[in-house]
Amino acid sequence: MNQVATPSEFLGKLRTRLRRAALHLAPGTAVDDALFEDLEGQLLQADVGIEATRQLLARLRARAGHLRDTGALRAALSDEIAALLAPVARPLVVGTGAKPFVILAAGVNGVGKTTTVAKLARRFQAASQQVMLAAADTFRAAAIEQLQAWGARQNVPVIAQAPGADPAAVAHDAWHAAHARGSDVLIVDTAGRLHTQGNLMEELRKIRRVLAKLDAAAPQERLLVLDAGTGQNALRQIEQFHAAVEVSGLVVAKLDGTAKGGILIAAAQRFGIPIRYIGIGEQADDLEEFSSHAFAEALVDGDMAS
Ligand SMILES: Nc1nc2c(ncn2[C@@H]2O[C@H](COP(=O)(O)OP(=O)(O)OP(=O)(O)O)[C@@H](O)[C@H]2O)c(=O)[nH]1
Ligand SMILES: [Mg+2]
Repeated sequence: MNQVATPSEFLGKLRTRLRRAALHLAPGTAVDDALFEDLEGQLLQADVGIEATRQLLARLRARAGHLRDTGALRAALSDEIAALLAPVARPLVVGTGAKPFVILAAGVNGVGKTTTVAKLARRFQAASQQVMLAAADTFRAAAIEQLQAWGARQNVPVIAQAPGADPAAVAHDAWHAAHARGSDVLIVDTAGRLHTQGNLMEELRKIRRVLAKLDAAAPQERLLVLDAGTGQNALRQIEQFHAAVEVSGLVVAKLDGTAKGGILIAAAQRFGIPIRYIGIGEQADDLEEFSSHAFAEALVDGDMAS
């Protein structure tokens, strides 16, 4: 069902899902300073960020003598983006250590955490792994119900308590339940908004502390979910969550809803944190393992619209 896509399948899906490519190079134009200037504007517009844009342009200019036309430049740009992203294209591997392997899903309000948790559950299930979910966003009753609904649809057990319960206590109970059942993976959904940002970070730290008392390695993955449309503010989110829980992997959700996928490049260049998956839709299947090459191709060359 939800098998890992081959690179070309992945590229095909990405190209149809990304609204349009972020970077366009009209065919037949001379490769000159004006073109580089235009490209610089496009990179910044696509949220690639100042530092990564500078780095990419420097590498392209160094190759400019060999770039006869925009077709060659386009290929070179895609290459350079892929090279910049390659170090962060490290898939999430569920270790063979103590069970359960715990994934703590974090991120600000509305970025797509709960949906990503459900998509991950589906993915692990398809790989014949036993999954359990923990509804540790107890801030809103609707958040608990949303996760329970996904669980019911996919036949995945969800450990929950009443709204207002201590999220760390939910995580604690869920770990024991997953351990007792021999579950392979426990995914903990968390709140995106509390009364203050400080409360949110403190709560995440507490969940992590409580899990670490049960298994010193847990939560093995601290996954930060970002909304691809957030722009440069995503970099601040990475900084803040990293300070709180040492983010070990990123998911960039909602790439289908934006033409600005460049934030992945900015994040890769700045932090070097592995990008595990990208979200490209609202359905349980709309999660793909991140591929640097396919992503670079889709970003530069995927213009189906114009
Ligand atoms: N188009 C698109 N929509 C997405 C994607 N991921 C999530 N969404 C939508 O984004 C909205 C918010 O998703 P949630 O998963 O509830 O986000 P959340 O981070 O859990 O939100 P809070 O719990 O309120 O902080 C929902 O309408 C989702 O369907 C994606 O990859 N693509
Ligand atoms: Mg949620």
